Amino acid sequence: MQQLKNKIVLVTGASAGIGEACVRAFASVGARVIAAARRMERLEALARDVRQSGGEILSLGMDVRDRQAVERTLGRLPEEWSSVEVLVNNAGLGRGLEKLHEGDPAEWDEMLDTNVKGLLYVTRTIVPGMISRGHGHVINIGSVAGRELYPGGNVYCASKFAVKALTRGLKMDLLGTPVRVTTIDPGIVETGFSVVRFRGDKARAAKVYEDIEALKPTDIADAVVWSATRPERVDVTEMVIMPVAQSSAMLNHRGPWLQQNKK
Ligand code: NDP
Ligand code: 8X3
Repeated sequence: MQQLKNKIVLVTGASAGIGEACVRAFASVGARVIAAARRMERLEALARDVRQSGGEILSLGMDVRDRQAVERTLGRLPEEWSSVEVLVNNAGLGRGLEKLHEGDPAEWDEMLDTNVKGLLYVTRTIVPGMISRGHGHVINIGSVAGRELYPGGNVYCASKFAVKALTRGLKMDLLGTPVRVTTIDPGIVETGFSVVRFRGDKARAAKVYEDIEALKPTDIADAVVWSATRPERVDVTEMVIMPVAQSSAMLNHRGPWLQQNKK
């Protein structure tokens, strides 16, 4: 098993949901975590918690859509934080479920700039160091939406299909180096994702998680840490994780379990 004690892990989108759970999970196995996102006040609260539990953490205010800010921030990390061993590309969002021909181009930009270009900028800045140090692991948070379409998913799904393509492409480009590449593709996870998708409409967001036991962010963080702690020869390339009550991006079971043998 690959030990992460004192290893540096960078998590984007660390201020909430899956990213925050990844920060806590990596800190709990002794990794030193760089937590990046835009909302510094949330990162600072998280940092206080991690430090109180004896962990080491560096908070970075960074918008992954801003290429120069990404290059500046990650290109000039303090020396003692610069050897990133594991990169978790998690920052991402969906906006709306409108039909493509009725969609808002500004929201397409937001999704593609964050989920695709942001992931590229961060990866481009961090991976060369992994190659030169002779080890590293890039873990992308994709989605079942990167494997299947659903009505109104158009641009969000395209962004997650792109994450899948970039994961596979990077895996090919890194052949011959010891750097590992993984995509972890969740189904429904209860986070702030739907509040963001429905532009602050909490009632509509709550319906996504109604009568279904969604995954928790910690379920995904478990898988991320598990992938990062396999023996160095093992690359978990792709993992799909859904709630038991979900069979595909579009097929969810809500309400009590079926009991087919009941008389
Ligand atoms: P949350 O909304 O809870 O968290 C999203 C995180 O991304 C926040 O920390 C947010 O931080 C950060 N983020 C968003 N935009 C930017 C940006 N421009 N720059 C830096 N950070 C940014 O959602 P989730 O935890 O659910 O989402 C995390 C990832 O998981 C996303 O990639 C999402 O697509 C994916 N996913 C989620 C699923 C779900 O059902 N929840 C299922 C499958 C995949 P801040 O606003 O502070 O910048
Ligand atoms: C987020 C989950 O199913 O709404 O990737 O696309 S879904």
